Amino acid sequence: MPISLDTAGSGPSMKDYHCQTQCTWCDACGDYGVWTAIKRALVELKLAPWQVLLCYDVGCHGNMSDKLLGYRAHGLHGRVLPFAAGAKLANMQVPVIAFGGDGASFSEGVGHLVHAIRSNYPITFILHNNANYGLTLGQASALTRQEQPMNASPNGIPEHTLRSMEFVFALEPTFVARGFTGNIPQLTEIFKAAILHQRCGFAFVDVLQACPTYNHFATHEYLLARCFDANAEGHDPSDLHRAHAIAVDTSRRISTGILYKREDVPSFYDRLVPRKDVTTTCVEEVGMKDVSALWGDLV
Ligand SMILES: Cc1ncc(C[n+]2csc(CCOP(=O)(O)OP(=O)(O)O)c2C)c(N)n1
Repeated sequence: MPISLDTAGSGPSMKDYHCQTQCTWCDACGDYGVWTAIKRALVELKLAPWQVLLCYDVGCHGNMSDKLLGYRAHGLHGRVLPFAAGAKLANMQVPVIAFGGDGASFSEGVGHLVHAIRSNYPITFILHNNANYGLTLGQASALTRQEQPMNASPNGIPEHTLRSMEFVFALEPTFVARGFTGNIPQLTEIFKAAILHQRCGFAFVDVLQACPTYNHFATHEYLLARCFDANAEGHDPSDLHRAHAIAVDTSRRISTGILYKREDVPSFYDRLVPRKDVTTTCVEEVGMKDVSALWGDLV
């Protein structure tokens, strides 16, 4: 079922997404980059705040829920994907964007990420990848470098660093992109493509971002020196083998852009047999039923 994208008319402006709440992110936090790029993407897709659902996990990034207008929901730590997916399945007309941190997504909520990708839920997921638990003051996440001294682990951590892109590709994704908050125009284009991919299924966007307060290894300057636009260098996102290779190898340079995309796998909703040929949305089918008789003497 198509998502509603009214591309006619003048559409909303950046001001329509403006919220009076003051930003509390640290100076130079990468969250500002995601905040700017997602606004631009929504405006360029001519989606007004009342037309989208923005779902937030708990964390520094989650505080964007009061810094950007739109229909917004703020869930429990690690749980953004199930409630975003549930909202989407209830009303397939609404574009749904879920935001989560690397701590939440690769530890507390890792099971949800597994099933969101393998289910091909028709939503967009934006991973704020600052490689640590930011809001709780800089603990190591599963994506922090093992040997890196962090606040609760001054000698590094016993576990090896999770190879996130190996993990994602093992789940047979239909859309994988990587962006960097130091390249807002490219990030905007990635977000637009990831939102449009909801017509086909789950879009995973890994956004590399600085955490100037706690991440002293993959800094903004470090990322700036290594990130390159793979699509501009001729990478074809339909080439799974090459996409996997450039996604996992970050030893010298870090590929960004739309790394992998396929549109021929039906989404979770499109595979639901009882929904076949149904033209109404689930929310439209919710009716009022008088159940008082069922309560009997209890009422
Ligand atoms: C189940 C659960 N575990 C832990 C916490 C405490 N907690 C809240 S925010 C947070 C850190 C979030 O880190 P991350 O998900 O990487 O997001 P960031 O703050 O870096 O954006 C933690 C550990 C919680 N609220 N709920």
